[in-house]
Amino acid sequence: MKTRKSSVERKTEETSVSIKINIDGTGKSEISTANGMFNHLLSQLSKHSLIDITISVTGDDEVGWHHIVEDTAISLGKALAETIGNAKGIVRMGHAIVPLDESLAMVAVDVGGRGFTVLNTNLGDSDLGGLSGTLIEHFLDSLARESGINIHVNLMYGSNNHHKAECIFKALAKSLRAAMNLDSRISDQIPSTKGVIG
Ligand SMILES: [Mn+2]
Repeated sequence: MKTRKSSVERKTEETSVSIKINIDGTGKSEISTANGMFNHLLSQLSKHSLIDITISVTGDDEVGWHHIVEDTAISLGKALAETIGNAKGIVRMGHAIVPLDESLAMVAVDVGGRGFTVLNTNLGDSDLGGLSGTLIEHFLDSLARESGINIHVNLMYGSNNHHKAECIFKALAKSLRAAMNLDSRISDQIPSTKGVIG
């Protein structure tokens, strides 16, 4: 089987982003974004999706991490879109329910070429290493738009923002793993009655 890999380099006046992914990996990551919490969440995404992810981001952190988080999401989304391609042979939909202590997240994805989000994250701003709840939602929204993946997030309950964010990322990871798995019975098929994804 040909492994599904891609790399994206993106330089703007605000940031410089370099990303490599391998969807058929084992969950190895090297993440360097200058924000410890963001590194932590991206590492969780890799570990539990089994997507190998290398990310190096430098740039403008004077505006509360906004550009770094946004541009990472855009580049990661583009890398995912490139590796997904025409989606031939993939399961396409996936979901997961993941707890972390007092928090529980439910995530569902459709790798269907239509980037859209419904986000009920109930995230506040404390205990997120300088990130904000709205910035994490912005990450998820930008990722969905650029990758063409429909992402629904429902934080069912929880009180600690760190736990809430982490179980959302783990549930997203598990959902992506399920959705992007190759199904040998449909290896020559695009998983849509339309015959195309998008
Ligand atoms: Mn943690």
